Amino acid sequence: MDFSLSEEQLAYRDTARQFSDKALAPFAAEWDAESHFPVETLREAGALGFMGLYTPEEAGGLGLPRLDAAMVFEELSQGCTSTTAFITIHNMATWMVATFGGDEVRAEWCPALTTGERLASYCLTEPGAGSDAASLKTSARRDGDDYILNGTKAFISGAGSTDVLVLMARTGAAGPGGVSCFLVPADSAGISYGRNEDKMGWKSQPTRQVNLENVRVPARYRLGDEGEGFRIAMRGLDGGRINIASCSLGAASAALAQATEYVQTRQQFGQALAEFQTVQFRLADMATQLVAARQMVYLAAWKLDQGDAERTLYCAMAKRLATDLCFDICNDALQLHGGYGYIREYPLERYLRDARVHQILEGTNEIMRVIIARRLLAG
Ligand code: FAD
Ligand code: 2MC
Repeated sequence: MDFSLSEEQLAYRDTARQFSDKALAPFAAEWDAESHFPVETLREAGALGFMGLYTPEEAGGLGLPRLDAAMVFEELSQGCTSTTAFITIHNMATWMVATFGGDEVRAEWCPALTTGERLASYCLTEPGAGSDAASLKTSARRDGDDYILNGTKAFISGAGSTDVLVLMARTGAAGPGGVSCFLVPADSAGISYGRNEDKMGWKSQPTRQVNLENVRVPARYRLGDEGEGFRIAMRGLDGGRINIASCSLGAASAALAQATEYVQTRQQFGQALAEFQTVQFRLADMATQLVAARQMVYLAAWKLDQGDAERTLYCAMAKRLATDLCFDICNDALQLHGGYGYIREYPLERYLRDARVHQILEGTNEIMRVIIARRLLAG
């Protein structure tokens, strides 16, 4: 077993760090305050390959292993967690188009998706179908060479500003077996968007409801076979969960670095905070938890790269553990800043707000436990 990074991994990580320092970190507070979705910056990220990191090369992506992609996402997330989280969703959706789309669909959409010229959203959740995703009601009825889609998707990241919706809809009976997956051009007639949700965090990307009323989609835009859509959605999310966990690693890394610096300069009771052993122990625990979370994410990413039979289990465990531990690290870093941690002049409260939702989306951490427990009890 070799834990050292290859030359190539180090090079991608350095490029990501430079981009994060130069193009994300200086603007993250402003994008957060103004709820600005930095589309131009996403295109710059695309020029470096970051919008198609693990999309196969033949479809225009870099074809990197998930492990390498996780490292890149962690670096980017240190600069702006919210923007990076959108980048990860775009990567997931683009990979789905490249992996499950027919040749024609891939040729039509993947070149512009992998460069970030066009952006993608992932549409599974509905107002009445969140954790129980297989109960979704949006329908897709075959009509000649088209499907006609009707229904509502809720909480869709990027919606209203993206070009492609990778969308799960029902073509058959109730339950997971009746679901199919579609690429829906986001400007199709019959699609309307709700207001940009006023969120606690993730403010540099919009979140909207998507309403579909008799939306006509060519049958060739179906990804995979009829009835295969739920499994496709879940395969996308195996990787998505590692990606989101990597965004938590980035937020926690940045928060820990800030706290480590702060406690050495802030003086109380005639000494630097860092001289109190309780502060030292807190930093020690934060650093240990961060490494544990990162190793779990790398292991899950590696299992996914290997096509390991237990990859879904490990992705769920990594998402649960890393997003919980990293939220706690962000919270501890805020606490170490005292009152200054609570005000917007410092980035701590933003890291905390952005990382909080990672415990909820791409499957809540309770659903991660459902996945883990089911596997354990299945023997
Ligand atoms: P519910 O499913 O109603 O859950 C409510 C509570 O009950 C949770 O604590 C949950 O863990 C718990 N619970 C539910 N079932 C069980 C159970 N069996 N055992 C124990 N506890 C349970 N979705 C998309 O498809 N695309 C997106 O781009 C997207 N982006 C999002 C962005 C944001 C900012 C947010 C907040 C959400 C986004 N989502 C997106 C939706 C997200 O995936 C859902 O919010 C999430 O899956 C939970 O669904 P729900 O909100 O309906 O909660
Ligand atoms: N990979 C491949 N196939 C999978 C799979 C995976 N990871 N997970 C499930 N399947 C298959 C499974 O094998 C079964 O196939 P078959 O019928 O051939 O046996 C089928 O899918 C149905 O699976 P389940 O029987 O486990 O389905 P169930 O209805 O019990 O639900 C659960 C499973 C709860 C795990 C799923 O509904 C879930 O993940 N819920 C959370 C929803 C979620 O994560 N939403 C995120 C939205 S995206 C987001 O938030 C963003 C920010 C982008």
